[in-house]
Amino acid sequence: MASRPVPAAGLRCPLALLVVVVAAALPGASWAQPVSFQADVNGYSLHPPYFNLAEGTQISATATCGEEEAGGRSPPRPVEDLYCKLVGGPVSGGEPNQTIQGQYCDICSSSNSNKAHPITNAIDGTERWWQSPPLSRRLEFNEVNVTLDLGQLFHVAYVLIKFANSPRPDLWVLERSTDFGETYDPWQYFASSRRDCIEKFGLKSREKVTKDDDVICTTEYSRIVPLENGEIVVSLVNGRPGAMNFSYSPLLRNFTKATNIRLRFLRTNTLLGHLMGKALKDPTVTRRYYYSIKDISIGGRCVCHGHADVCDAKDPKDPYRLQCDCQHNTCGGSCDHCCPGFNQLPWKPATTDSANECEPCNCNGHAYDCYYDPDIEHQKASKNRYDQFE
Ligand SMILES: [Ca+2]
Repeated sequence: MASRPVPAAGLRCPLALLVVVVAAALPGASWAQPVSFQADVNGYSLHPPYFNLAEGTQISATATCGEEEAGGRSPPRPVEDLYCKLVGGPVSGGEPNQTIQGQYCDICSSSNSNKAHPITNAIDGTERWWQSPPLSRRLEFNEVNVTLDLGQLFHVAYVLIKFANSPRPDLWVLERSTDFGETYDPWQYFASSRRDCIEKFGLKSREKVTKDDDVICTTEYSRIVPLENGEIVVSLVNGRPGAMNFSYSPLLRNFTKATNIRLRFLRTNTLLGHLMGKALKDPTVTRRYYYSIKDISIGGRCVCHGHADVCDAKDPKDPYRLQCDCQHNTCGGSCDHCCPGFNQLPWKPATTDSANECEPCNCNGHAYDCYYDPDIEHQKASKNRYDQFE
């Protein structure tokens, strides 16, 4: 257990920091004192509260009803998309011209705020919804992505999606990125049958969770009913082996991390099972097929490695970024390293049994800062704060 003492004249002990050492020697200075922690359900590991990460996040969709990509950097231009509900006749009080062949129909257009369905509606906290272009515009709109950019790394516990005036998707993948959208990995697969799970997503997709990082394929959320206002709850912690012992499962801690979340829709639900060739050419059929989302909630919390129970500190350089209020002598936006002067031992995440706090250096009063050196520890050549060599 060790660190190499740094001579007072060394560059790593700037004079300004020596003042801090003097202050610490005064009664009442607590930063170098051993700190005791209250054990709770998490033991010594601290966790900031969960909150809805979707609120105020950046959200985008690759296609939206009532607007068409103009290409290049131009903003999307308004178009009129006629769509109809999958089943059901005219609603009472509805305008007569909204009924076509007994179906309730309407128009999307981004140029009319009452007919616009932008993706921001999916996180606005109101009954307004996002809608994708109907397949009658082009069949390629079976494949639409919705992406949430969380802006920083979080632990995500669940994703809750409330759909609007269409059934839940037939086939889709929930994906996550931990590198700010450079690459995405599947988090969970959704299909209406085991056969589709295997054919579309391969044998890798499991049915049941056995390991903390198993990517499963679920069939319970792709049924066509309910035809409207269906919900999907994806639990990324509960039901996994490490759920009760989050601090001890590096696998689960990593599995829940995300900077971006992507909903990759692959096939809409249809009344025909799979669309037959003839029906694909019939717009009175395909204008009833599209995706719609009323609300997305994402339960998550900051990544603080067990060293903070509050995450509301603001980074002056980036006011949108949340920072952990670090304890245990750790520093950094996610408490991911030991504070200057506390490098006697290597940094570790806290666990249920130990806070694994960073320990102050003992430079015999000659220095404030130190750095950890495993060779010195091996030789037991460094004094700890109790003046014992370790
Ligand atoms: Ca909404």
